[in-house]
Amino acid sequence: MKRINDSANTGGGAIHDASYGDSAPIAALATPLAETALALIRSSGKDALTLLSTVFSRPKQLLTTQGNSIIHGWIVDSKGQRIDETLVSVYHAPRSYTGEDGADISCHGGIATVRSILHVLHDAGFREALPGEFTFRAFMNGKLDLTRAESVMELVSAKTERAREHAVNRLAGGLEREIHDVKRLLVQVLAGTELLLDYSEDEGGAEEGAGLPDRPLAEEALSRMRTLAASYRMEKLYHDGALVVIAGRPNAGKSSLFNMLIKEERSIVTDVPGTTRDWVESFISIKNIPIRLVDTAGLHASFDPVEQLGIERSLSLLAAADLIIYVIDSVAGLSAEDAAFLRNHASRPLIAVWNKADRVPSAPDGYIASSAKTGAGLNPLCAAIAATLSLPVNAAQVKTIGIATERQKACIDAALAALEEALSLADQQKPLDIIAPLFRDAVNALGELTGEVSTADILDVMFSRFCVGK
Ligand SMILES: Nc1nc2c(ncn2[C@@H]2O[C@H](COP(=O)(O)OP(=O)(O)OP(=O)(O)O)[C@@H](O)[C@H]2O)c(=O)[nH]1
Ligand SMILES: [Mg+2]
Repeated sequence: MKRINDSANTGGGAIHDASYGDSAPIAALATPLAETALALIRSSGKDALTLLSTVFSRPKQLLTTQGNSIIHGWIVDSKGQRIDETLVSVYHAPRSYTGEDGADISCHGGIATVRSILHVLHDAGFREALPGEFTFRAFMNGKLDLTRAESVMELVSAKTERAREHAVNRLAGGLEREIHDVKRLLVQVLAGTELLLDYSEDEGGAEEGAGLPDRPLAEEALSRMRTLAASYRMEKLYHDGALVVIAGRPNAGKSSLFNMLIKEERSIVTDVPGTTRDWVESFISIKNIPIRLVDTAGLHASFDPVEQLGIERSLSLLAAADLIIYVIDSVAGLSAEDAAFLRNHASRPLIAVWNKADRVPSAPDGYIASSAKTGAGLNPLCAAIAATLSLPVNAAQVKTIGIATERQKACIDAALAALEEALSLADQQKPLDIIAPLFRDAVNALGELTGEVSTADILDVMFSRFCVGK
């Protein structure tokens, strides 16, 4: 995205001085810098509307119009030259995305036009927004909790319908509510525990083995947190797509199988072993499961340095794969290398494919016979892929409240670990004064998840992963 600090800065500080957490007037292009019909430039912050009015052909209207209204006018430079004809959506704090005063400028999408408007805004006193800064401000101004702020980024990067659906659910506050509910249960248990501690202190010290008050509430919180923790793998797979890697010896028919699965002649197929050098990927959906399918270089001992590099890449993709499709050339038969590969990967999710079945039809047990030539075996292969990934195929089976980011997973894991330890100590009849702090840790970890408890460092790291204009 275009930076607007490439001329002398006259506004709210150069980009390298900028930091999250101030309310300086910011502006950024929210759409791609390309030849498009329209583009959207966002602005927000202290005096944003006053500054904008200095470069707008109808300043009085801009400043007196109601919030949430659109006005028509020209962006003009300091000499009064017209830059572009625009529609400006005006927002008044707190009724805006960021919670601040601001305006969205809908202009023409020409690259030069957008650049000129950004320059004019810069000269008027806006600085370029940092990545995610609009959403950061929305969070700071209490418009979104952290789970909803993160869902904005998920929504931007969602590649599948289900990933979008789940992100929207989080944006609507689904995860935030679940975390609040679970936290409420824990706070109740904690309150009961503290009360008992106070009481027993009055009575002369915490009683050993007094038993955890409201234990069923803690158990319910535990079970709901475990469900959330378990949802991560699936959420990640739905967001990123399951990584399915096609591997095998050179010439086994990997690229032919890849093309058959993606229904497109993408990967080069020849009868020369070693055709595929670098890996080739495609996003597809098999039985509603989003899949990042990768075709790789054939595995064998090679002295060709280019091929060696390709094979190294195949190996690192294999290490990360959620599922391996191992292709065997039935005409050549099961080689010693094939057998060794299958042995070495016995503990991994793997489907062995007996390819070129049009020539050698009888596949050994445990192999899926396929022919990239005739298309035979495609349905059993797709069924096996769906079954091995063991993701629910039916939308109704998919829980829509889940956790979506590593940060959220780490918070849930921390909360779970504290709660599990607390319950185990309670089982051992340990005194409540060593159990209570663990409940507090769990509550704090959940508070961190939604952003009620947060450190500036975490926020900086999190929001800097957004794109500019978000
Ligand atoms: N008869 C028959 N030939 C096939 C089949 N699949 C692939 N082939 C042929 O086998 C040869 C190798 O196919 P590729 O798909 O390039 O094999 P690969 O495993 O990608 O090979 P490398 O990229 O060199 O590792 C080509 O001549 C294909 O036409 C099949 O199912 N039946
Ligand atoms: Mg190939």
